[in-house]
Amino acid sequence: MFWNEKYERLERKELETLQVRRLRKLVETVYEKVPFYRKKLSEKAIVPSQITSLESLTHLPFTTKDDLRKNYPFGMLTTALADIVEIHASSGTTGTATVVAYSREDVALWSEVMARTIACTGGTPKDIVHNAYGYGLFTGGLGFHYGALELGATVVPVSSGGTKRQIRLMQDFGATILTSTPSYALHMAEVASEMGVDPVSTSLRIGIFGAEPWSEGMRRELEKAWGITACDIYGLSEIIGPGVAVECPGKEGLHLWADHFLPEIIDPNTGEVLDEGQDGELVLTTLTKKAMPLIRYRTGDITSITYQPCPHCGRTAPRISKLRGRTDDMLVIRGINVFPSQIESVLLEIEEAKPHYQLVVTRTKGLDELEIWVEVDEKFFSDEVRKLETLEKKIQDEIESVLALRTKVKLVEPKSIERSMGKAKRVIDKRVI
Ligand code: DLL
Repeated sequence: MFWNEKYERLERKELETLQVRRLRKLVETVYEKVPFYRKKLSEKAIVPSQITSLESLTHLPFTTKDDLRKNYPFGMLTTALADIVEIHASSGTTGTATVVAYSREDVALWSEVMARTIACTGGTPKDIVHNAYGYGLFTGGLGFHYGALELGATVVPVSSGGTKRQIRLMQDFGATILTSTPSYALHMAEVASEMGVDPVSTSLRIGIFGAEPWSEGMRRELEKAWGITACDIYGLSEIIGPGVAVECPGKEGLHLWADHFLPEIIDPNTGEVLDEGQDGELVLTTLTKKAMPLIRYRTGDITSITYQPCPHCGRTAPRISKLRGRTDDMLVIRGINVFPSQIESVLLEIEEAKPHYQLVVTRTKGLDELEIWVEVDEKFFSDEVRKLETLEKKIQDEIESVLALRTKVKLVEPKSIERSMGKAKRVIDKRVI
């Protein structure tokens, strides 16, 4: 189902014309109203009237998370605080929190892109959305809430935590869509089974999972555990929250709502814009946000983009590939770059490994070591030690053959790795740098 078919299926030329018009208006606004941007644009001798094509974009300055921190809390606003109706802050896992503010129009925009998002995964006004993303300063809960209301679906604002109660409510209310982080959805399935509830027996038909990287292997686990179609959703607080991009059930890339968020893929080291299909850092410009628009925001997320219309749903909204992780999540172990999600992919191909793992990085005598803790079935611990050792070696060899990285593997008993209610903590970095 389309929520806003006209804008989800714009021809490339029409989309570009719209983007340029909106971009020019945006530059005019921030030039006039945000001292930070006026200074940055003036330094590059750019005046709004120069914005005549998408090519002009490449001359505009980037905005970074650091810029937002320096302007904490309200320095990036175009409007007076009186026009702000809602404030959120990012989780701040990689430093001080960054604040984002929404005007009434921004909340309407958020509702629109989230209604599109839920509809894109197959959601309809008849659905009952069990919304287990955290409500609060995190944008996940309220973003889905607004989208479900706009769509006309029924939203159950359960937030995260209290997992047994969540399972009971899902059964009692007949939830058809589960929205949560993938790691929490996995935990919920585990708890349901422990309660004697077969997750497949619930009325769930769709899962909309995101806010953290997750692999195709994890998708298979979740789809099997719940008997659902699991779609990936991407977004970030600075841009709007959830609602930037989402998969349709074809699962070949995430449709990015480019009439509102203008994407570029750049080389993270040089800042140079890369071609369609090349992997690089996603940079986004908010074309229609009112209170806190951003120009060329460096997301830190690595992906690629295609403008080929989707063979599954016919949307022309460009698609970004599943995100591997953030540039700052990337581990560099003895010169080899690895993302936790790559390790997850390998682990989930191994039948005996459970989808619960953690990576522990240490440094001894200047040498980095990566230890992978992974849960396996209880029976391995009652069997002979030799079986455990054989399995450890098997996992070690598999990781080495795929990632060319020698690691240590430690098999642990079920439930010994902490379960997450929100974004999972995959890496424990014990290095003193
Ligand atoms: O995580 C917004 C969100 C809520 C997205 C619910 C999807 C669902 P932040 O807390 O600001 O906002 O974190 C944003 O999370 O830059 C990515 O690094 C990561 N991220 C978000 N979605 C995905 C995804 C929300 N689908 C940061 N795959 C982003 C991989 C993701 N990483």
